[in-house]
Amino acid sequence: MYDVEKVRGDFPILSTRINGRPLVYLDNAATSQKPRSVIRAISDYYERSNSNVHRGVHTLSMMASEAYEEARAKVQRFVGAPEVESIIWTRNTSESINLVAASWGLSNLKEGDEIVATGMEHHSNLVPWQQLAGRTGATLKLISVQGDGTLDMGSAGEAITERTRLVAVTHVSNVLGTVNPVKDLAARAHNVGAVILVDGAQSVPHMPVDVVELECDFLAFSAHKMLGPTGVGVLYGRPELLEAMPPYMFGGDMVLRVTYEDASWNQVPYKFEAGTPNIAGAVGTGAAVDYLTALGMESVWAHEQRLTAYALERMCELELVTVMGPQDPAGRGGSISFSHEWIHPHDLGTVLDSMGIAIRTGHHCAMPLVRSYGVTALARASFYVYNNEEEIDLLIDGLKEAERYFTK
Ligand code: C6P
Repeated sequence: MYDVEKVRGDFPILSTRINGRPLVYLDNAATSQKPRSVIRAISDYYERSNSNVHRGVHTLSMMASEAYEEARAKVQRFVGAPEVESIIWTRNTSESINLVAASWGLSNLKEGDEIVATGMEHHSNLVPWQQLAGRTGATLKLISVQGDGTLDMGSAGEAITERTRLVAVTHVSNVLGTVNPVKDLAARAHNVGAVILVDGAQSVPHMPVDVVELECDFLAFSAHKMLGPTGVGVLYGRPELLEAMPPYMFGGDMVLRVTYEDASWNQVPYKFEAGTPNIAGAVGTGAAVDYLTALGMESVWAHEQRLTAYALERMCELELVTVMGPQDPAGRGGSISFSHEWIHPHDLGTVLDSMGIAIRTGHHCAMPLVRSYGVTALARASFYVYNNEEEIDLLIDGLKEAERYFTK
């Protein structure tokens, strides 16, 4: 039995008041809150083990290196990666994707090659491919999004051809909540000799994700959306691919031997981790993984599915509200974007904020998708491990209050 009240007790920020009301945090797709264990792991690290990694023979440096590498191994197990070397620390999902575009992309693509993404990508999984296409002469094609918020797999069949070198797809849409058929797309990519990059920013924090099961070649995600600190991201890469890829940044720790004229590279994953990394952040990420593992990702997903179903049901009471994306809660993620017939999303967000309720408003960094609905902004509520049904009731009350307010 999932004990949401117990989970809530682990998050100090949830006892904060905003504008005189208890905080109702429904902006989890942007970033999650942090449990006490993560906050403590970071402060403990600074109080007891702080040093630089992979550099010293002194005890503290060895303790820091051990903590940093232990966190990497936790992430490895969390996503089912067979080798720890395939886990690279970055700053966020955006950097993980940029690393692949700059390193794998520039050394593998040429004129005539094709990259396939989808019409529902976050800017972080769209702009790097636009730029890569511009630099290499490759073409970027998009799988279209259907009216119900799912991918048009017929258009995927047309887009993925013998010319495709890379398929880049979000696992779960941050706008629509759609869960995409990544395994199917991976099979289609592999059938034509292409690789697949999965943007896991909105899936890894919420559902069990296993890189072997999904058969993905690259998986990118951010710690801050999964209870961990900001400034830490992960790139999983299939070892053979990482081995063949050139470094993305140059400097300390990523080299093996350096002369005044030249340098050779350290082994994977260090080849991709130039300079002093976010050690405390990695340690905090390890603690976040421990927390989620103790909850169980199946239970986390089931909890969010219950909340999403309840929210979608209650939103039906609001006749002037249109929910984007799949209407069936089964298999849908907990990001619910919506518009109101005559209240601007920013006005909705402001009224809700006055009641202590945090939602996101705007284009959610998916401008082309949001514009395809004929609007420039949407409101979005997104759920996580600590949200409960009472908070959804408060959201619905808040939206009704906004309607009353703007009819005055
Ligand atoms: N989406 C949102 O409010 P970073 O910022 O690099 O940690 O994550 C980028 C990113 C990539 N892909 C998807 C699917 C995402 O949702 C995000 C981040 C946040 O929707 C902030 S824009």
